[in-house]
Amino acid sequence: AKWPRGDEKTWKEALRGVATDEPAITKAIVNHVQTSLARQPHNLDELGAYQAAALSVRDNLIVNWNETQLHMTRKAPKRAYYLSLEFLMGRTLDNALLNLGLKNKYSDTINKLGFNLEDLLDQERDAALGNGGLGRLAACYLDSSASQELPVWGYGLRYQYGIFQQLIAPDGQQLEAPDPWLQNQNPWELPRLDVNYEIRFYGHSERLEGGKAVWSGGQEVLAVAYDVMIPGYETRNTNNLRLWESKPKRGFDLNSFNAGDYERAVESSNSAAAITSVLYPNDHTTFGKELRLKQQYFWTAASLADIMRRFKNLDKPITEFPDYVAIQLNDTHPTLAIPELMRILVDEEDVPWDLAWNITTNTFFFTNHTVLPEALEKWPVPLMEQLLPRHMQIVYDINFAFLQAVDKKFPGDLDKLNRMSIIEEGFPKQVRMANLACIGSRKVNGVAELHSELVRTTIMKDFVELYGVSKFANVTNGITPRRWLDQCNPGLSQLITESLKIPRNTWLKDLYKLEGLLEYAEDPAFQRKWAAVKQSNKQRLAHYVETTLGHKVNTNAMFDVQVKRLHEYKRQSLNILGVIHRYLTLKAMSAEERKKVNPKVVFFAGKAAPGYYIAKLIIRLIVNVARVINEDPDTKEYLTMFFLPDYSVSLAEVLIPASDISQHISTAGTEASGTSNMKFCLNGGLLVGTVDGANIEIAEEVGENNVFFFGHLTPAVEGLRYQHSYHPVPVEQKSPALATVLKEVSAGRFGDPGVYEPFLNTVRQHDYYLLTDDFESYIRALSMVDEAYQDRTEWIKKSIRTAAKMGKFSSDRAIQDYAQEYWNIESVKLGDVNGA
Ligand code: B1H
Repeated sequence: AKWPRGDEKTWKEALRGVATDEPAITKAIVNHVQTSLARQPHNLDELGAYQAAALSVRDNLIVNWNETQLHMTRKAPKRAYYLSLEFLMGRTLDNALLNLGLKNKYSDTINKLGFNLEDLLDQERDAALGNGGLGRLAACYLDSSASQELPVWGYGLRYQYGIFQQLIAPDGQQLEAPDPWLQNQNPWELPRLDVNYEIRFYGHSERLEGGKAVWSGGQEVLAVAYDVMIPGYETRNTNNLRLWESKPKRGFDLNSFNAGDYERAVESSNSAAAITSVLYPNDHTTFGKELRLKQQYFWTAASLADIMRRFKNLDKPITEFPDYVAIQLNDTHPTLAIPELMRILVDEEDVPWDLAWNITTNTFFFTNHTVLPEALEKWPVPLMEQLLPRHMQIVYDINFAFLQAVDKKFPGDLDKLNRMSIIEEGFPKQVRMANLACIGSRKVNGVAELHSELVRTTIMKDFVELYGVSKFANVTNGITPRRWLDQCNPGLSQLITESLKIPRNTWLKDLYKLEGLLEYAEDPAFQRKWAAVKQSNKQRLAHYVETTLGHKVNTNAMFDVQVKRLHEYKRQSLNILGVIHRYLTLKAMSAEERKKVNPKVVFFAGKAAPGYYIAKLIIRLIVNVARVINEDPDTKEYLTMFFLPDYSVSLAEVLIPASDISQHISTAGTEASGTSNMKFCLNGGLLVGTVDGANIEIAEEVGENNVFFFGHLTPAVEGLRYQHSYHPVPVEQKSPALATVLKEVSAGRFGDPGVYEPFLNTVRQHDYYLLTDDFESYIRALSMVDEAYQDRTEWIKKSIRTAAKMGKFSSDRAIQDYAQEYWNIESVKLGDVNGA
């Protein structure tokens, strides 16, 4: 091709490549200190040094990102779009340095400039635009997509405030503070003020001929793009995560302003900015809040407008839309994309309804992440009618045709029609988003084998009968081994590379290669090195606890970790009641007997939704039990416990490599997958858990003798709940040990008599999550853990064998599955120079 502009030689000499040698890196950093930050060596603090280093890395990413985008535009492959309201990215600098292969060079350079790279990395704030597993999964999938050179784009919202910061008050209660993560500027995004769309709300919709309509009036808000660069591991391919920010279309409503009504003018601009101001922190519950529905529409409409614009640039017939576009719906949150695509096709592109429906149902794919009833999204029809009048009409039209098809296949089955309808009858009527997402998608998938089976047999049972089972599939979740091993556990990564005798990048790109470690499981020298890595990770965590909580930690003890969102179904309650039981047992022992007990340190961390009363009460109990047992001179050598405040991706990166055992103990059938279970095992931690979610597949891989399973199985749960309601058996009878524990809490042994009654009553009364049924087998499982830990060599072998068999759980495998089986997309590798 001809050089597009000016003198080719002048351009080519000036175009900067990526700074990869030390002098160029040093120059780039110092240049940012001087110009971007306007600082000098004498007034450069760690934050400034971090910023300068980050800006220099950003420059490299931008060069790669820019070339990737150009290359993709030229090649025009089919692309997949991952729509997620949450992207829990964590920190970027360390990850970017590892992906670019520049970590060592940066470390040396930064030393020469008088700083320490690890300290600078700690200056970065987490990008915490997510609640938990669902948001972190999206982040892992972006990493795997870029690393495998797949044309996948993320679309989300640029919240001003991420997940709240958790504080623990002196009395043990959780307090929430805002998370102003953008305060110090964010080097990892590119504002694209030129990329913006007008998004309409409210107004009215007037039907025309042939199913079309005109939607007008109401309020218009501007969606502005911010692009986050997503580097791949050891590739120049750098993908894009586009986050939308809301802005008033005009800064002021000039009419009101001129009339002297300044307040009203500012108000309308405030309400526009409010849309992307804050992430909703209610993991697993829906509240029907108007602002949340606004977020969902704002984001899906902006994303679809962007996708449609890109498609139209290709100049292809609209019927080929699904040949160029696949859209993955991360849970039901982006379901409005379905009626929105219908609206664009029918109202704006003049596509006949049936053809538009064909295009739509060949474009979307829907992932379900939970079967918990309280998490299934429903929106009141009156709210939808007011905010999105045209979409409500479209939903009704989709539903009409759909119910006709159901009636044809199952004539006269009114119950079935009622269950399957997108509209739930009631006061008010509600739109069932899961039904709409299923009806409008090519495929529906769950996130682990058991979960996908539950989707087929419970929430989607009727739909399986209608469409056939092949529409309902499974993609077991995965995690990126770059962040969750190489980055968070450099010691183990190095040991693995040395032992496998293959380059690090080989096994990090093909995690099944870890199986090569099995060969060394019996090798005493290797076992010692393996144990030494774990030990130093425990020291790193102990150091963190000492500096944040001011408490010494016995690193010779077993480290037992449960970290995840606080939720009754996850049963942190079982864990804390088990700790109390252990404490009471220790107290009842003689000093001599105690000496035979293996010391243990229990770590908890996790946030509760701000309005989730019982979950917050459980945190309070954990904190107050910790206070009592950590100070008890009889037992504190053998049992201590910590609640680490403000759980985050960065804290997970310290906690996970340090665990000997971790707990994944949800009531059977409630945890769709879990992904931290994979992270712990990949780092050589063993797992105690219920037969639930991905625990089952982990056990299949590593062998049941290497995990500690307990508790009732999924098919028993319904019957047990029925029993609790209709033939309750007192706790004393089911588990005397648990009855004693409840009595001690109730009596105020851990302070605050009376305070915990609402929680204790959930156990004594309906016990929906089956604590009373599982307590005894849980305690037995923990004794087996103790016993296994006595034989340290055996334990280390289990640890090695566990990590060695984690290949399946790489998110590279999961993304390949989506790419091949669903999206039908292929890798497009960026050439070596200038996009050639
Ligand atoms: C998961 C959610 C979730 N499932 C609603 N569902 C939310 C639902 O803000 N909301 O409205 C937020 C989150 N999150 C988790 O997804 C599952 O509980 C895990 O088991 C699973 O590993 C993870 C990723 O698939």
